[in-house]
Amino acid sequence: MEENKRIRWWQEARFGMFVHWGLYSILGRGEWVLLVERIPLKEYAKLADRFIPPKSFSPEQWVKLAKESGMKYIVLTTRHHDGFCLFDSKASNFTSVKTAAKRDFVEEYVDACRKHNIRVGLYYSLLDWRFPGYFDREKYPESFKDTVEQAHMQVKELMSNYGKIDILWYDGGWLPGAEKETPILWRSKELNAMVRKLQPDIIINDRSGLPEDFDTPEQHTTPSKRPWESCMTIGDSCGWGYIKHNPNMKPTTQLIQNLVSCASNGGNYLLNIGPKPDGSVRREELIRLKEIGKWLLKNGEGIYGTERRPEGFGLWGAGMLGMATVKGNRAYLHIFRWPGNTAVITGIKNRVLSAKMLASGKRLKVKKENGKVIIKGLPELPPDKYGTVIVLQLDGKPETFDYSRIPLI
Ligand code: FHN
Repeated sequence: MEENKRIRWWQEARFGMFVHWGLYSILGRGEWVLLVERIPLKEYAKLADRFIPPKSFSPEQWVKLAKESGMKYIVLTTRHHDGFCLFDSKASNFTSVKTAAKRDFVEEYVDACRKHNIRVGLYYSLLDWRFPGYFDREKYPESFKDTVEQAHMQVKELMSNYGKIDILWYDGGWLPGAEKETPILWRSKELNAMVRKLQPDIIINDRSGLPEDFDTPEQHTTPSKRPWESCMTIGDSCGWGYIKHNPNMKPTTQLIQNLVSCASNGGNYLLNIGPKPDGSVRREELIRLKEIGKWLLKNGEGIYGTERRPEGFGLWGAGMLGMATVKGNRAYLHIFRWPGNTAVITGIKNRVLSAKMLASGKRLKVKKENGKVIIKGLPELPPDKYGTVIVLQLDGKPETFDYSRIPLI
């Protein structure tokens, strides 16, 4: 398939759900608990006897939540750094199929995504902390060879046993003391060639040590020149798996602004949930995701399918008030800091043919004066507490007007 056609659906989607779920969810202290607390491997492995999500739980619940939240794809941790697989594997006994749960959660998840027309992403951690060779390749060369071998076998299983997979989201490709040799050590070229042979339409992230299809800034929304996706937790820390006691959650307003910021700069937003061991999603995450979903029902046109806006477009003005996204001959002004009856936007070179409120469809008076776009007749108070979108119909593709060297009159 033609390169940009392969990734187009994903760039149009703009919003996805990340799910971190595994044995660590039982302890409720994040997905790094095994390493951070240096829990003996045998002791940690016993968690598998307690990982028995109830029959009433189905990954379909996450899929339905993603849909309700306006997300178009999901990325599930099929295996995190602790090595525990949520799928059946000939390369390991440390899986949810061969231990107490006796369930292939990847299969259940993929089926549910298909049923609800959500694109399927699989996260796979190349590194596995159970192998001493990961920590010290020189001292334990055989073990390092085994971990690489295991990764190749398991990625092959994931790419072969579950039908069409849309995204392969590698993680944990880093190796102590290695930089440029990372892809050589993982044999990433060979690995990804195998992936693309089995899944010709797949898109692959940049964490196998090779750039592949897209970049993955983490916990921030700084844009990349290439296709990019910002992954982020709702909680404040870098804990992605379930954390039992974390009162500091980003408010919905901030999450929506992050999504707009990504879309405005041509990127995606992959927002994480860390379900409890029984698979249920904590209330704080549920509330926020559903609020975003409601906002997107009214304002999604200004997010889905938007393109990277020209540098500086709408920034002189919308930068103070909010952010602009663009699509075709339209600009969407996402107003977060409401100006009252009149909004003045600078930095738009085009002629503006019309303006309306996106959610209500209400037509607005708009004129261009001394290069400024002036929108009148707005309500005194913000119509939407999370952000109101004004659509401008332009006379052509959005173009920037740079005021930085023009003195005030
Ligand atoms: O170490 C992981 C972390 O646990 C989490 O999975 C994130 C998600 O992008 N990735 C790693 C850190 O970069």
